[in-house]
Amino acid sequence: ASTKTYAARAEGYANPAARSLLELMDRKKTNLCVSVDVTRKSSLLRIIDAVGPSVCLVKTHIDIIEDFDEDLVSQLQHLSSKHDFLIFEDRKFADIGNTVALQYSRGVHRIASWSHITNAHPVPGPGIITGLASIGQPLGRGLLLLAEMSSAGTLAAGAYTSAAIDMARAHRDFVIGFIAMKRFDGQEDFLILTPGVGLDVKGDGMGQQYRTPREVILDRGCDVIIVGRGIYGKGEGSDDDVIKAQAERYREEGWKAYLERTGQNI
Ligand code: UP6
Repeated sequence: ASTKTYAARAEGYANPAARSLLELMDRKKTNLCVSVDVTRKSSLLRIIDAVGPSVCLVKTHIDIIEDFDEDLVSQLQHLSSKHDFLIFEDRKFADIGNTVALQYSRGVHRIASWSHITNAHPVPGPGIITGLASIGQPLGRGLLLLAEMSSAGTLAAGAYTSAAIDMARAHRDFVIGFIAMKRFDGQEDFLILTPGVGLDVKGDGMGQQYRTPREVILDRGCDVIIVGRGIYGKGEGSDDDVIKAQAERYREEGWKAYLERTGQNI
């Protein structure tokens, strides 16, 4: 999969979220996902509008927003069609199937109603996939399993990671890929989305570890770089021109590495 183009791989996916993502990555020439970890609705929307032209995916942590309301969801959806990107709520579900189905569909956030992609820890076992699929699959949503993490000392490694891959293989229709630090060998094509990406610093003093877009896409064969503070800065963010320029910088780095990997060097 690592030497095939995103466009060629899109055809191999029955899942609508995976297909749309790969097609739009190809169309928009971007493998950048921006993670917008701010706590105000206005900052969230402002940053997303600024980075929109450069990204394939916008990643949210909706539960950190202090002034969440229904209007935020409509504006998010508006920006998603305006700029042509998908939405990924980084919910990291981790409970039994029945509970995650409720957390995914109900509560104030009703994540399944607006988030094209979400993710889950495999720690509870396959029931977490069954529970989330009961809500998400009829809506055409896609799920990522956290097979590895970017943070120092993570327990998601070795046998745990292998078990996560086996769980995904058994649910190919809904599980579209992994949060992981590298591509795994295997028959099936899975999307690999990788956080812990930064060009200017190596860590954050709280366990986060950064690699460059080139290391992630070219050396490790991952598909999407997830970048947060490297783009929007600290706190509620830098000004829009700085954010736009940073997003383009990461998009270009990630895309160059992809062209090199797939032998499309120009
Ligand atoms: N994230 C990681 N590492 C993981 C999984 N998820 O950093 O293994 C998420 C964090 C954050 C983003 O929850 O939203 O990716 C990384 O942000 P940063 O680029 O500002 O470090």
